[in-house]
Amino acid sequence: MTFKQEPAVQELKSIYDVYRIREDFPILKIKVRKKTLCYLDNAATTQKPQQVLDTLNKYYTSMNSNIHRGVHYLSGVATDAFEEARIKVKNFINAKSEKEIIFTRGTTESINLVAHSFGRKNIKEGDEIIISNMEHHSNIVPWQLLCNEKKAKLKIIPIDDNGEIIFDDFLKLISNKTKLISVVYVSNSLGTINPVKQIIEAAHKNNIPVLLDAAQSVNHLPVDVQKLDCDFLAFSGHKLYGPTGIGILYGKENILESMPPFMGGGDMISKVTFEETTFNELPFKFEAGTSNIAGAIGLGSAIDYVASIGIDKIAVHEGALLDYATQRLKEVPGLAILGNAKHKSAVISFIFDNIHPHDIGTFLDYEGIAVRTGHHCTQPIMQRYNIPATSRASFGLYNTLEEVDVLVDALKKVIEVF
Ligand code: C6P
Repeated sequence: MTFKQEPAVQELKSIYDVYRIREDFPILKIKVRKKTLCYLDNAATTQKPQQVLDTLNKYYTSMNSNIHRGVHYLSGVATDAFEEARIKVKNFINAKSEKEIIFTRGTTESINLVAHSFGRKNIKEGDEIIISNMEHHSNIVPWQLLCNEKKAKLKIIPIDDNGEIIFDDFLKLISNKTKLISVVYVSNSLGTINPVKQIIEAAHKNNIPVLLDAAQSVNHLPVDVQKLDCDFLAFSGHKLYGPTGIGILYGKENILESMPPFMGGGDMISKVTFEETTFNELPFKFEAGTSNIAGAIGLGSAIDYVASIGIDKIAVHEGALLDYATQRLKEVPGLAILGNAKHKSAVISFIFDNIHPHDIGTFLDYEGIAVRTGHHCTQPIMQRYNIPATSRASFGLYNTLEEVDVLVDALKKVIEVF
């Protein structure tokens, strides 16, 4: 095998054997349009290792039952596995207690939970919520809905041409009207890793709680909620090599205790009469109805899988891929990378002056390469840079330098065709 940049190859080889790891992912072997799949759409969702698929299969073939309800054997087994998954999540992000780990359907639901529960209780007319210009729609729309309802204001941290938030402008937005700051940890469109620790410190000096949208962080970086001291953190299982339909809301216990329930229904109650209802303790107060039991157990398995490789090693592997891809993409005439922050995760958005991203995406698809094209659910970023869309290659723990070469070669062909 020959690569265009041998030092990068050596660096990658020393971290872990990516070719061995790829064996764990059956889907990576499939052919797409007679070409071997080159999956570079990991920011949208990641592929699942056999270990997670086996866990799901085992759950449905030998454990399937409803949880927290039955006295029968299977219900006990399923409940134990579900609660064990919660402890795995707690340890993975270093929360203090499993009471702080709430299972949701994903990042979107986690943020909506906070907006409905914390937001409805604490945000009043004239109050302000701060978000940034690089938020996913999931971290814009729930706050917009809340602000409209409460006659509160949404304040936006501007970003510079490199895709970094302008910190001085952020500090100027903080006032005694600010009641919450909700920011993305790693941008799904630009790859920017935001200075969340500094944001939290500045917020806490003013007694303002902070929510981190960690949808694109937990899979790329070590995340320690106690070190960060964030008040809420939201992420999705499917971006962490786990199943879809399962996600996490972390919240500090005292804050969650003070919040009213989000949804009403089974499991979240302690006692119900027609006159009144008392609510279950944390975390069950926020888990109304039958949870995605298999999804939670599958997420626990995905966390085991990621931990078995080591999130630090994954970060180094992906960092080397990012460096290599950034260098090699410079060879493609007319290609401009959107998002050149100093601290970046392995996401590369790019544009051409004369070729629409959808045409790029379609062409790459014919080469067996999966990238995402469009606004990536971050339309305000597109407005900031005055572009309709980008093409986005996003890397995961199983991607290789060869796949970067496949992408670059295909893009060079695109230029010839258009
Ligand atoms: N971004 C992407 O292609 P859900 O859909 O709830 O699992 O995650 C929403 C979400 C929230 N925040 C960020 C930073 C995200 O990247 C996403 C999901 C995918 O970029 C699908 S739009």
